[in-house]
Amino acid sequence: MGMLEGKKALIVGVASPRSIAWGIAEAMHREGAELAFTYQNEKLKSRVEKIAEQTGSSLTMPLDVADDDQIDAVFDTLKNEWGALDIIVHAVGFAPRDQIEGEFADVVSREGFRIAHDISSYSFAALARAGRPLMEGRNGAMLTLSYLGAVRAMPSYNVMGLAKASLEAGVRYLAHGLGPHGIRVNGISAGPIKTLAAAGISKFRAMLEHVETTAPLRRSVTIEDVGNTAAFLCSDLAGGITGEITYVDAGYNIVGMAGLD
Ligand code: NAD
Ligand code: 0WE
Repeated sequence: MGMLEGKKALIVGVASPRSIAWGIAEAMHREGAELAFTYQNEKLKSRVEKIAEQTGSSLTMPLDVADDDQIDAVFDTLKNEWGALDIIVHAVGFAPRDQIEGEFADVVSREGFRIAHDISSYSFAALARAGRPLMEGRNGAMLTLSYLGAVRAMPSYNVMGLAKASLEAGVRYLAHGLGPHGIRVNGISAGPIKTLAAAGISKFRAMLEHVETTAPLRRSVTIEDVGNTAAFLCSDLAGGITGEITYVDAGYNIVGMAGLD
């Protein structure tokens, strides 16, 4: 029997078959979960419907996380269709392009900062707040995606690093508040993966190669690696884990004095 048998999961953040959210959806489906999906805009609708179909789901809904009415509408629909919810997966991050190139102090702007934090951090708290009534008292779990730039200064990641730091703090505050309601909240800090969000990032190829020569496992990670960890963290097998950031990065983050061996 799969580790998510009988669980109902909402997946936010599918944009293509390379999306981390897609890898998570496939793993959760394999483990027996029933899935619902959201798409950011009409352009992504058909792609998201495709994975929904592949995972036996017919529940797909529009959701731009900047829009409070759309957030409410998603949980209204889930209440009508399912009555309850066990899992929320948040795999959304965005900053205006001009914010994630060049030196932080040269490019940061008030509006760029606001958008990065709204879309990449506040949106997780907003989903937690709106989803909680449906998840209360049934061993629910929420999961988000972070990156090492939350806790280390990295070239070009800039205000996204601040937004991920805020997101990781959000994981701890949400875990603290929702734990008494039977809801666990965790994050996965994934190594670099070539998704749409990584397309056009200059030197991304070099970053992947750096990980492949430096990480203890001497490889980069895949959406399947992240998906499997996500399925575990949202399952009852992880019933004692909340408020944690789990690194799925082939061990990259634990290395010091890289490159001498
Ligand atoms: P992706 O482009 O496939 O997914 C990003 C998703 O964010 C897309 O589905 C997009 O539609 C959604 N999104 C952006 N703005 C939105 C909005 N206003 N409303 C609703 N949805 C919105 O890329 P990905 O790499 O799978 O990213 C998923 C998560 O993983 C992000 O939080 C990202 O920061 C994180 N992450 C990515 C990597 C990597 O190297 N790819 C590494 C660590 C963490
Ligand atoms: O979180 C991310 C990507 C986040 C992201 C990507 C984009 C591209 C398109 C946020 N906003 C946008 N805005 C766009 O217009 N990652 C962890 C992948 C990533 O992005 C980087 C990285 C890595 C790794 C940006 C600079 C440096 C490294």
